[in-house]
Amino acid sequence: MRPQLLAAATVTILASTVAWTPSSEAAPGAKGHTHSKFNAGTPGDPKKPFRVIEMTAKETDKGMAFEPAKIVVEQGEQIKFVLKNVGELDHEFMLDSFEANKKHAIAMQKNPEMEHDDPNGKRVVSKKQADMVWKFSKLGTFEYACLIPGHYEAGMKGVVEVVAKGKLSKAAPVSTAKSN
Ligand SMILES: [Cu+2]
Repeated sequence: MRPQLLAAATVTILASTVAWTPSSEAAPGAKGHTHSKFNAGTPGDPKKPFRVIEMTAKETDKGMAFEPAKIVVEQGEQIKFVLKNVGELDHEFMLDSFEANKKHAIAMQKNPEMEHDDPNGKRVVSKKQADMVWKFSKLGTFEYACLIPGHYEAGMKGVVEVVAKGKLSKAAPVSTAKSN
């Protein structure tokens, strides 16, 4: 019985090695490219100019929310999100495509202990704040969400609209977080 199990295990390892090799050979071609990991733009560079947007995470009478629930930025703009958790619970700010957030939410339901400190997502514990600099290099509409199980469903989400360069000043002024 045991030798058979060992043989089976060896076969499995060999099989997975074979399956794995082509992707490892493909890797050098993608050298330095991490863009496939991020859907809403690219990680920012805090040494370059940025605009500050304050983003508050909190529990409300109706559920949970980010404030503001919508922001508008220009393509190419760097935003420093100052993430303030004024709630009693810990929250996360995850910036991604709608589709990726949906998938990620399912992953977090299976693994509720998951915590993020990524270029596009941060955990902010209750009564604390965190910064995140992000470059909105892509046009489109993206989502920020708290994917801690139950929070997204309670309303913790918002939308980023990335408009073409030069369009923002003609549009309504961007609402950064309301003070108070
Ligand atoms: Cu939350």
